[in-house]
Amino acid sequence: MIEKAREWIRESRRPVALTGAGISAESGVPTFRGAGGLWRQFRAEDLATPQAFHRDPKLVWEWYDFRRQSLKGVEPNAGHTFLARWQMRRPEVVLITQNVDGLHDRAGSRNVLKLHGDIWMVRCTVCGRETRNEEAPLDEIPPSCADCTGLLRPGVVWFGESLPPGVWERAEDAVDDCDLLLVVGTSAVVYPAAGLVPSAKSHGARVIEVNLEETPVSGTVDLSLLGKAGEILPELLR
Ligand code: BJW
Ligand code: ZN
Repeated sequence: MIEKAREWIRESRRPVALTGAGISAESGVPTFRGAGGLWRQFRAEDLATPQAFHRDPKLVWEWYDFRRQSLKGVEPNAGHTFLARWQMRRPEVVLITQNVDGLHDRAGSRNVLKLHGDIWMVRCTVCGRETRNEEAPLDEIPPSCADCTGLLRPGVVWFGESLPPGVWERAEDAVDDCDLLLVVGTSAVVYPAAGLVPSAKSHGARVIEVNLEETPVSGTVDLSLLGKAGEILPELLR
């Protein structure tokens, strides 16, 4: 199985990788669903929706501030490093992630298509100005805009919101055109990201899935490698 995956990776001309929270799990970043997942402790609708933010921006910001602080203490793992190395060897590799943690960037990946935004970006709800903010803990919660004093929000995508302009289109184009899609550590239940898997298949690409467990797309992929991303991925470039 792993030999087959290695061969397909070697043969691919237009490869794409799609990652989810599972790739950061071995760095100590909690996933959303499943045992130990964030949604076991918190309700998504209380924290990851525009309505929740409108209702209680302080509560939502406290949750993001807590997650930003935790991220300060973690490092990219062998899974992130594999993808950065693969991109270094093969600059045509397109990396699409649902993660907001910035660990792909820190591992050295460039031009990451971040479907759900970036936890280190903030956006003003009044003037729309977007800036990078790596302060954790934040000095003021909720934080306010340096330009207009408006309320800032995390630069992430909540349920019911559109994906960042341009990013989704680029991801869709890359997947429509790819000959190999490597899907890593996602439960494949959040749309439109999850739709990239059937889309790659319908355009004739080979699809390899790496996950600890089976997901709703496992039955449709060409190869399903069950195990930890940090252990399986480094084996793929040998
Ligand atoms: C390992 C491992 C290891 C562990 N190695 N593996 C019906 C059809 C289509 C769409 C919808 C629908 N009903 C509702 C919708 C819309 C909604 C949606 O998809 N909901 C579903 C849940 C039903 N989608 C949206 O709202 C999106 N926007 C949209 O559709 O816009 C159009 C629109 C506008 C207006 C109205 C309606 C539509 C936006 C989605 C935004 C998602 N945001 C979040 C939060 C981001 C900010 C933050 O971090 O706080 O994004 S939710 C959360 O889920 C986060 C993730 O990126 C995303 C996906 O999760 P992921 O990455 O898959 O993680 P997990 O935890 O689910 O899975 C981890 C996996 O790793 C597991 O499989 C483990 O087994 C595995 N694993 N350790 C390998 N070591
Ligand atoms: Zn502003």
